[in-house]
Amino acid sequence: MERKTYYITTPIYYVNDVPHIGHAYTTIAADTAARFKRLAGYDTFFLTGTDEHGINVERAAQRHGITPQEWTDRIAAEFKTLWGFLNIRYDDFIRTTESRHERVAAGLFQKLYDQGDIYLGRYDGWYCPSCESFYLESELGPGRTCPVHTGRPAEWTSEENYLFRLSRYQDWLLGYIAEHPECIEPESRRNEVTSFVRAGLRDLSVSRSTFTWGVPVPFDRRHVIYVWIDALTNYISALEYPDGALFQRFWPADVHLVGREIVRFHAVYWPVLLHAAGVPVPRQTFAHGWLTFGGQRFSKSLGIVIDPAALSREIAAEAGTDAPVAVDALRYFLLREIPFGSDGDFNKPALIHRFNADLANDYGNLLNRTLPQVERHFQGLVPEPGAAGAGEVLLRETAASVVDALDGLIDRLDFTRALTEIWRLLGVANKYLDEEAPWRTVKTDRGRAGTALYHTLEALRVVTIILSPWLPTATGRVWEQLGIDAGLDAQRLDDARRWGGLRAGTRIRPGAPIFPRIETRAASPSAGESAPAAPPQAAIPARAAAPAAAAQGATPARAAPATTSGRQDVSHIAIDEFRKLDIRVAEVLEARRVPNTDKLIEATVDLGGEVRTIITGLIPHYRPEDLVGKRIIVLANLEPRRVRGVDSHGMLLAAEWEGQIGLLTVDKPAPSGAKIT
Ligand code: ME8
Repeated sequence: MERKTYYITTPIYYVNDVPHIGHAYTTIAADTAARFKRLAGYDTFFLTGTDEHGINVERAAQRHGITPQEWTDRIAAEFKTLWGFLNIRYDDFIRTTESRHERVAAGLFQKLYDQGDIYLGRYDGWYCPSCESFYLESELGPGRTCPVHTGRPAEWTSEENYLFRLSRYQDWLLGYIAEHPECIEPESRRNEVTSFVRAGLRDLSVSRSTFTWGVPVPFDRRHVIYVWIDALTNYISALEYPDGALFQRFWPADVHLVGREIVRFHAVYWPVLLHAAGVPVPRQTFAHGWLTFGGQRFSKSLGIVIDPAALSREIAAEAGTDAPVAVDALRYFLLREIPFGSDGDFNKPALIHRFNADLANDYGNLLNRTLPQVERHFQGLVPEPGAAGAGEVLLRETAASVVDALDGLIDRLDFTRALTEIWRLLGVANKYLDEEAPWRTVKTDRGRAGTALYHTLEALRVVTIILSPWLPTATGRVWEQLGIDAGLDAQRLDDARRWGGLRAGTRIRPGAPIFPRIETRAASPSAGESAPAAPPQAAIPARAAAPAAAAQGATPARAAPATTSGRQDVSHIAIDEFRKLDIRVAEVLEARRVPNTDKLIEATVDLGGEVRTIITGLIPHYRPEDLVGKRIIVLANLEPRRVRGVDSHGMLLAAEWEGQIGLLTVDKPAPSGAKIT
């Protein structure tokens, strides 16, 4: 059977200046869709590139005192470097100064001229050099400025030009859009295009004679081809139109992904040019929204720029991880936070929130809560699952419905919904693990604990496959920790569809947390909250001489750092007294806020085969999710106390200084239960 094909493109970006996050946004989206389609088994081609001709490029080169070719070589290389950094896996990168492209652009132009669709005439109108586009007077902003480049004056231009008979195709185009409404998405853009066409199409100026940096018009060397006509042709020149095997295999394109300011070129001029030349038109132009910063569009010409590489490095440093994981987080954030098609404002705190809540907590922590249990109780081998009950069936059915929904969602480029669906599965898996609590059941019903761990890992296997288009690096690392032999790259959507694909007996390979939480400045106590008045079993300052001295209900003194036995008034105790204290290393398995309290956290800790609940007053110094996975020190033989209706069995030890609290820990990976002596 012939494989289904998928051809997706990004705009080819101008090389006036270096790439920014707006370019990255489109390219990440296209890369994610392409990766997903490859995963789903489509024969996929993903094209990006650079638009290297035109007056602006010529001027940029002049400003830098080098030739246009040297300049474009330099900037095209910067785009390639950034795409490498952002893990963009394109199949081809086309540059309009390559001869393979120039040949096709000139050939198409000649063909349209030969058949009478291009003629020599005069064109005058309002021109924005940044857009390389003419506008009607009625479209201009206040003071005859560009409607896209706010404040930039449009220039009155009057030239002898070659013109393309666009007006001839107005009715054809309206009919085509009506019959194939999906050819322009989202609907709002389709309506915009339709009313533009209905208002009447003027013949289009398709050559320039005032500068030379372009593809020469083959039959009149005084002119170069208008940069937009030149640029649009890239989508077929990269496929070696008209005779290339790639053209046969992939044309017409499934999606031209573009920003909404260039929808007219893609959804009006391009289909008409192709139709006139007898070439099938692309199936769809999808115009996504603008990424803004403080409400303004990122744009070099407007001076609002974020370098995605610098941003990723900054996030990596804050998280204490490496850049590829931060890149994943950026990829995830851009496609999760802003419904694709709408405009959205970029804001770093929202990114950090998504990193912590979605990636570190919902995804990363599910792994961190599971693997250590397998390691400890099942010798590091994925346990054999027992009979499936309601919980397992729910998990399996949720996985099936999520996996089945994805292909359709990606066809609509609805990344946000696709991710919401994947998070629905993560939600069910986290809840399942909470309810099954294998760290508890393992003592009474080992089979059940094994089943719970198996199914949680199986959910992680499925999630990791389907998340790989968004998070290519991090999913690879999760995959490694799961210990599955076949590489993640070799997985297909069908592998995610088969529940039970994880083999019992697989040796897991736990490693460092993949998404270390990004510590934001600890939220200060909300208004009205006083300094933490530690309840009896709260974290308290540990003092060198008497770690438990404050445990007996007294408000802990908060004078000295743990390392300085600064409190001279502590009377000496005999070593025997100290030995009465059972202090041990423990791992926090779960933690949640005690409802209706300001400071209390209920933590489930593993004391080496023994799981306990401890209530501790650590908010706002720690959030419950901060504690999970930490190895901490617990005073284990403290008399149990009832706090807010829950029995607390022990006390977490902490140091306190200058209003801060830090939990004690060990400087080597001591196992849970190790005694403090
Ligand atoms: O228009 N928000 O190139 P260009 C979202 N060479 N997307 C943005 C963005 C933002 N703030 N800023 C840029 C050109 N983009 C032509 C295209 S195609 C045959 C020729 C993205 O360098 C978005 O995809 O100005 C937008 O359409 C494109 O970059 C514009 O890139």
